[in-house]
Amino acid sequence: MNESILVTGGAGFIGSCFIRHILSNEDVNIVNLDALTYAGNLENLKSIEKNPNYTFVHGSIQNAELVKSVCEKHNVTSIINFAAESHVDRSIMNAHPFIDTNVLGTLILLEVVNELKLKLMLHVSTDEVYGSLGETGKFTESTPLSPNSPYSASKAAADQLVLAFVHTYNTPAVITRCSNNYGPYQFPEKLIPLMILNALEDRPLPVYGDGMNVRDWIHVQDHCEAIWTVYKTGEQGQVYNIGGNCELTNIEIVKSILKQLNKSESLIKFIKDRPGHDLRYAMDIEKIKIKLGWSPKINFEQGIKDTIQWYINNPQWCNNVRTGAYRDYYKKQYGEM
Ligand code: NAD
Ligand code: TDX
Repeated sequence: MNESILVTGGAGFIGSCFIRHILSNEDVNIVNLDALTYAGNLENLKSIEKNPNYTFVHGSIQNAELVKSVCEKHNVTSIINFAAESHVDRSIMNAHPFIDTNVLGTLILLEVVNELKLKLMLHVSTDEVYGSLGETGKFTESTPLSPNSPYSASKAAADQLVLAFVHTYNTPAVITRCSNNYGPYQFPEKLIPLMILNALEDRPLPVYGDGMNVRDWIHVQDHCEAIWTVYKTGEQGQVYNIGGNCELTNIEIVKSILKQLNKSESLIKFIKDRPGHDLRYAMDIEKIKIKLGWSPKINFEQGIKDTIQWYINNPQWCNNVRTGAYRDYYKKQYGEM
């Protein structure tokens, strides 16, 4: 029988890329457990929804009975946990859902791994757990955790729980921490898709503060390949940094989007800074390169070009995700611009 993996949060941006990629390249069964919050979108999985190796289950990782019964019913051998509340600005408005899903949900998954004696749990985490860098240096896996937003605090708490379970119960788990992702199907609350869609509609591009904050950008496809590499060959109890070796300021990103779309820089609107805004993230990825032989393949210039084209080619997807609850959020975050 094929290996059976429970992917949580598989209807989101990165989880759906992972499922599409794995089902096209590997002979494994995937069970996708997703609560379908505002960020979960089954349209992201249309291309594989009829694949016989794929099953969707609607539900939350906080529901222990459900997680257990899904694992038993589908002979799940391992879990890859993408499920999370993932947007920093939303965590600043209300931290509760972040603790509920990111911390308590991860705890439930760890308990199920122990109870059912599963073979592995890969927990998908983020560079933001390390806090903020000054102008120099990079985060390594041994950089102390120092999260600054409610979102990153919830991710750091989850990471600590995973490592505590490894230490205390010998739970077979591994953690990946990745830098900022971009690519198709990203919800337009995040910097790159928000700027692309606003620029396409000649709406203002809201840049926080002076736009000089730096992020290390990686294409979502590269991230998913790295996760699969760690899943197959990573060592239990270890943490692996993943990054794109591509540091850019926010204003550089915004200007490059405007340039490619042939739009005026007068659309840029500098607005009040994000409270507690981290200045710079940068990942040292030597460990995964040397120990597991992975490195990113997609260069930013090509990746952003393809991503912009994807948003242009998929107006229906864009319209569908921008209705309802997202409109209310946008108004609360940016007011009338
Ligand atoms: P996303 O917000 O696009 O998707 C999250 C998914 O989780 C959605 O489908 C949502 O419905 C689901 N979900 C939320 N709460 C759930 C619950 N209680 N039970 C089951 N499903 C639930 O997020 P993303 O950008 O795809 O991020 C995926 C993971 O990768 C997250 O853990 C995030 O912290 C991490 N990460 C993201 C980035 C990035 O740049 N986006 C970078 C590094 C790490
Ligand atoms: O409207 C905006 N204007 C702006 O200037 C938005 C939404 C963002 N920004 C800035 C803030 C950040 O410096 O752009 C940068 C990127 O912002 P986000 O896309 O919100 O990402 P970030 O806060 O860096 O967090 C992301 O990377 C790590 C993801 O949302 C997390 O899920 C991931 O863990």
